[in-house]
Amino acid sequence: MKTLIIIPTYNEYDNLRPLLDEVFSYAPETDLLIVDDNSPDGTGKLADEIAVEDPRLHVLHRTGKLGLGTAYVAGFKYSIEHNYDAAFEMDADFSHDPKYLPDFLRAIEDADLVIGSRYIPGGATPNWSPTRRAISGCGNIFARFMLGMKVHDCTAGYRCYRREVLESIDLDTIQSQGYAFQVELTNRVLRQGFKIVETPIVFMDRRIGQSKMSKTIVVEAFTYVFRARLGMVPMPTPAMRKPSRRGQEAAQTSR
Ligand SMILES: Nc1nc2c(ncn2[C@@H]2O[C@H](COP(=O)(O)OP(=O)(O)OP(=O)(O)O)[C@@H](O)[C@H]2O)c(=O)[nH]1
Ligand SMILES: [Mg+2]
Repeated sequence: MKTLIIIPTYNEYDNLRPLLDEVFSYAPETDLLIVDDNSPDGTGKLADEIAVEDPRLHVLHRTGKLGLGTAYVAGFKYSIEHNYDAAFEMDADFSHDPKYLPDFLRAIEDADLVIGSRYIPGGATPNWSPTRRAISGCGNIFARFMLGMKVHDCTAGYRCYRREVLESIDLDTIQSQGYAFQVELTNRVLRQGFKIVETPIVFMDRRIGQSKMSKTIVVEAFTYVFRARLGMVPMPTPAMRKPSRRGQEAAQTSR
């Protein structure tokens, strides 16, 4: 399976080189796309320098800080245009430990979307304050209940999507940026009838650099859930649903 790991970056200079080394040590066969928003600290320039030495690394430059959601949409479109079979979402700050990549790669063989979950046995958020745990935990329960989603961690941002999923969820009408982006994609994937599998991850706080988390992101997520419950958000039409090739691949490998 031809796989692309998409990593949006904004001021991640100190994380970039160690992260790439770790990712390629756990998943040497994957390609990696950095989507950099003209980071003032030179992350994009460093990525270009590394890409000259390593043909697995690709870099997409955008003109300024345009948000996480649009960075992923740009990355997903790149993965479709370049014929990848599956694409990952991953943060640059080591919260998403590359050691889990082999678990994702195994799970995606029999799933349309794999989510790295903090809320199933084996998953955890050991560094979080009780307040942050409460916001994330209650937010997840709220979204599950309101939208009827059978997923334990719908705000998680460590994921792997099959190409057919990305082609079926109408990337052009996605407007969310933060946690809402993850909830919106989960909702769209489920409504299109695709199979989601969760794999446990221990989520650590960023090692170096500044978080870009804000109250606005939490409010955006709650607003999305209310609007989705009331049917006020765009949804892909069932006609966009591309049949997944999971079954065919299994048949081919078992022959
Ligand atoms: N290209 C791009 N990347 C971004 C933008 N905002 C955040 N990122 C990147 O997205 C990833 C997640 O951002 P973080 O700041 O870690 O936000 P978070 O993970 O929600 O919050 P923390 O848990 O506090 O770290 C990191 O790799 C950031 O560099 C943006 O506007 N554009
Ligand atoms: Mg982070």
